[in-house]
Amino acid sequence: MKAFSALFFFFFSISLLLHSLSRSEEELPVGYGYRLRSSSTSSSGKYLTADLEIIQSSTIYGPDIPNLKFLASFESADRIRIRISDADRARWEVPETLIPRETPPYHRSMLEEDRGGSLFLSAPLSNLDLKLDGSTPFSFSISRRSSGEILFDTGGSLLVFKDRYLEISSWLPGDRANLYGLGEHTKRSFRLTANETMTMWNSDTWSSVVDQNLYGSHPFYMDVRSPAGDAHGVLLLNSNGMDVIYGGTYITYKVIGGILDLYFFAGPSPEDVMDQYTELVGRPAPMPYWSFGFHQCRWGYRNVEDLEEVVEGYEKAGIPLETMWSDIDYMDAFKDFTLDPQNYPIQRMKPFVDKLHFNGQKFVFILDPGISINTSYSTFQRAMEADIFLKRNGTNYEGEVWPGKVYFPDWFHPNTSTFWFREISAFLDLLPADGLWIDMNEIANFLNPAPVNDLDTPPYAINNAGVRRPINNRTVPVSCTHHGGTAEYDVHNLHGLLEAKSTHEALLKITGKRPFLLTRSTFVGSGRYAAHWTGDNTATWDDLAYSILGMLNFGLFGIPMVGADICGFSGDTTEELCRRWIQLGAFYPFSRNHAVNSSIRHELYLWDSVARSAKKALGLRYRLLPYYYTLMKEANSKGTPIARPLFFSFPEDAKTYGISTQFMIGKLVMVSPALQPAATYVNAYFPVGRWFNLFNLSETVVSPSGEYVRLESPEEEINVHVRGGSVLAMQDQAMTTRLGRKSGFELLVVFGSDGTAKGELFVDDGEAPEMGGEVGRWSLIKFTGEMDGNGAKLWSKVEGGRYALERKLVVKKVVFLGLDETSAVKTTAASVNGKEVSGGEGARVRFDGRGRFGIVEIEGLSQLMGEEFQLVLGG
Ligand code: MIG
Repeated sequence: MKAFSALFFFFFSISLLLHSLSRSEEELPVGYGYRLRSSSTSSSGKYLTADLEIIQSSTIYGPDIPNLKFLASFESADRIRIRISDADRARWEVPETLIPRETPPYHRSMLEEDRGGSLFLSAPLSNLDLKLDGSTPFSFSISRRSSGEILFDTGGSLLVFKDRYLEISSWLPGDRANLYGLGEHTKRSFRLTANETMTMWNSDTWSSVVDQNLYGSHPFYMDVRSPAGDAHGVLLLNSNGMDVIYGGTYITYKVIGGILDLYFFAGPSPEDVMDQYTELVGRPAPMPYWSFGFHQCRWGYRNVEDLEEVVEGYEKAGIPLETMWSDIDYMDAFKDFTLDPQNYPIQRMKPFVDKLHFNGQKFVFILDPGISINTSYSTFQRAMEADIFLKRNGTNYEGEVWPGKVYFPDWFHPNTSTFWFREISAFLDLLPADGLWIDMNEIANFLNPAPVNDLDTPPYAINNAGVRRPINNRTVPVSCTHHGGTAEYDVHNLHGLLEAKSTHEALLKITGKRPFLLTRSTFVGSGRYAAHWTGDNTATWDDLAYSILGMLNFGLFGIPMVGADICGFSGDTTEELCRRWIQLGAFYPFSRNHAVNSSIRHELYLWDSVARSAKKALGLRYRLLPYYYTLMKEANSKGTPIARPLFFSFPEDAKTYGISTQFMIGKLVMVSPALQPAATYVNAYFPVGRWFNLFNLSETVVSPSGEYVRLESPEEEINVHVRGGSVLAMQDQAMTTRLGRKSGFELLVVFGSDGTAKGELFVDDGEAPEMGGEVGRWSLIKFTGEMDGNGAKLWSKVEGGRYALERKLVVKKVVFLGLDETSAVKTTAASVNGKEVSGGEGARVRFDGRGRFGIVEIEGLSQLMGEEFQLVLGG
């Protein structure tokens, strides 16, 4: 009882703080708020509905909506949905067709309980509980069953619900909450810092500007509570513009439309949160194997010869190049689906793309949303005929982008996807590209449309561009209407998602293969269709560092295929910056060099030191591609990011929470880049474990309980470590993924101090629409290693071995790392499935005294990957 009242006073003081911090603009009258009139559980026990009514109203930001419907459902063991909307009138909400949200079949039946006047709701096996507070004004809280931890609590804060202004807040334990997400923004630190406003309003701007709304909107955060490291997630599924204010001890959402549709994900591990989040919003699309190769792009390539020279430059320098890109330069007067007849004529482009394909390389080009208004342009004619353009005041809205005057396709129109599909299909018939890049889809507009009605001037000004700029700033006006009458006001943030969905579906239908699509603008769920790059950064050291945070954030948003423009998009890069950037960028899931037309060229072969760095870093990347690809499979099935913050693997280590300068690839590999000019070392954090330098296998860091280590960081090198306890399946480095995939596999078995190692490998043809699916199309091989005083072993378990057998995938080499001095491994004896590995087949076993621990290499094997095997080292 005592504890309860202490807690009560704690909440009370938090609430006061909340009032004063979250409402700085104008004061609401005393007693403002809603009260709970009644509540009931549906007969099925699936839903709880409650009626809320306004007690004391105010006219700030417009009249209050007098009656609200509160709906709670326990959607799964780990997810609660809270939906608050107008009880009397339907309002805009994110369409079910975009993000399906039917209750899963395993929904829970609720149990109700009266706890001191409050209604306490739980469900069998649910990890989350819900409490509707008995006091006035109305509030609710969500807690985690296992720990009793309160995750979200609106008590003492304001619930405001007007036509164009919604507000809801929760208190947070300031000293224990660690929040991540809520983008898209460029941030100085990955963990959100207190007193920040995160604005969600998709906009065409520079990602080098910190703390401003960028191209995408993701009102989702993950909160990792110290000290235990339990994580949960919160999504406000709403497509309207909003400011999210993180105050350290509270979070406040100020939203200019739609409804309050909140989802709580119980975790408790960060990986669980991602699984639960992407179960709702959609699993990340599988990416084709080739897209993990290195990409070269630039705005301003003059002509086909220019493209050819670049491809040749890579070839000559011996730097792997998988994909050559074309920016808007290839188009005739910037018109989609046309080729500049002078500089990019089809007679030259087609052979160029054919040659790329012959060499195992790929080609990707850009598309912009605006369709040039030009009556002799056939794409325009067809769009006019289909009448699919976005309207304002009943006529097509005229914007301005690269081609000059344009109309924009309305993705809500039922015929737009067909139009788009046909245009892409016809163009790919001409020029068989391998993937598409959709840019400017926020939607970018070079005009600043003047207001025509009051939709254009909402009562609450979100902090657009960091200075509360009008929401129509450099985009299509929100007073435009979509098919069916939906206002752009409500769906602005969905444009990139809709375009990506249509484009992805078109590519799939045309090619029958797994699409590769890169999009700039994103929303919740975009990961189902596309990869993302962090937009227009600049060639500065700051932006080099911010690229890590951008990448990690998109992992949390369910878009694991992400990277930044390597060497910097705008401004002139330097040799040193470019060198450090490729060292880091070689490990982005999506690795692409790109630049603005006005900057100096920075292809990787232009400076010798950059070229040497690139060969080294990309060399390791290519060796790790089977691992990246296996992580893609994991992302596709469970939402786990490919590039992850350190806390994903070490949630119990609070020292990882604030790290913004290092990241993990999966859970086995850690990247610690140099991010400062003239750096000769990096101060890198090593979570508990043994870590081995992946470039030389011999430099070791032993971290008994987590510590910072000063690592040498020579000019042309980056620090990449594999953790003890890992088995990595690698292939040879090669100039293309096609070649690399032909090599046998090398297994790197890295023992931790407990003498075990684990890892897995997923293989398929790299381009089937699904990863997995039908038996025979894929194999999954799980490796386990064990070491004791007598020696070491490695064995495999195979699922769906047929694919690997048919492709004759073999293990040609096994390397054991981290062998104890005490274990009897200084041996040349090894056997596979009981058969001695002898010199006869060219196999040899070699002990290498390099480094602190023993290394044994067994070469010349030809063990089929599709067959289970056991390799024994020593006695
Ligand atoms: O107004 O297509 O972010 O990557 O090179 C600029 C030209 C339009 C913006 C993209 C950038 C691309 C550029 N685009």
